[in-house]
Amino acid sequence: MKPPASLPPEAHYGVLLRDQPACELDEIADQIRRLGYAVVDSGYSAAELNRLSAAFNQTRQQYVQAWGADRLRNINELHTIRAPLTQADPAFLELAGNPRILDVLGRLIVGKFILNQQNGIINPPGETYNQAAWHRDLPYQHFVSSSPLALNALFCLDDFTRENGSTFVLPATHKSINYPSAAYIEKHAVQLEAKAGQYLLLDCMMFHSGGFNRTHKERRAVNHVYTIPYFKQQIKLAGLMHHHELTPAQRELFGFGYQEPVTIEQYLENRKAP
Ligand SMILES: O=C(O)CCC(=O)C(=O)O
Repeated sequence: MKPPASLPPEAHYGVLLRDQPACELDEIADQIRRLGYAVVDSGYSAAELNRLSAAFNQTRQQYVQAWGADRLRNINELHTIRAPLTQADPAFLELAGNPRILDVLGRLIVGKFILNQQNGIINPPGETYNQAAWHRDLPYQHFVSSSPLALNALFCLDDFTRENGSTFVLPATHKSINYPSAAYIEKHAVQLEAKAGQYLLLDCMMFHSGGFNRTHKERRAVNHVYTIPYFKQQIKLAGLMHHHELTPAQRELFGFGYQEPVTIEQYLENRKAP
């Protein structure tokens, strides 16, 4: 029989600088800085989760009806709902503006951030889908940054389990420029698990992938990529939000104030007098 693992030492020496998280959200931010991921509770009740689940199914039905199942299947988009927050149901505004998530983002991203994209994601049973491959959420990018420029908050509408293809991560790969070797992936990939109602919060530069769903049920999620405002949105949200009365804070989060002027005249107009 193996002897029990000993506790990690509390003592240290030669240390001049130290991180000292003061609360749970600080600890989450600290873990994301170091490892690239954390699981975060949304704080939604069971009744709210039921409402979100129904909103997802309804919005998906309308989306597939609007864009056509055959067309979506042909372009590998059948398992994704683009920008659901632009549709009528306010549930998706709530998911994008979850106070605990925004609080952690504020600790990680220096300065302002905006919602770059929101997507409904379906991991279908017994077949692959467009997120089941290692990627960064800033794809084709090979750099490291001293603080995060982009984070993904993947809201779990269903429990994320090993059986239904919960997300794999490659811890700390946001700290290295290159995509790692097959041997490294085999040794260090971690499959996260989470309960419905939790978010997986990922540094977008950390490699991750959806897993294979071996159950008979779809596994549903809603991803949110938040970035510094210098990055262009996947789909420009300003102009598509006519279903909703937005607060000034929501308008800012959805990037309304960060659209590029199309003329010098407009640029000059936008400048506030000092
Ligand atoms: O579906 C998943 O488990 C992963 C989703 C994903 O890779 C993404 O949102 O970028």
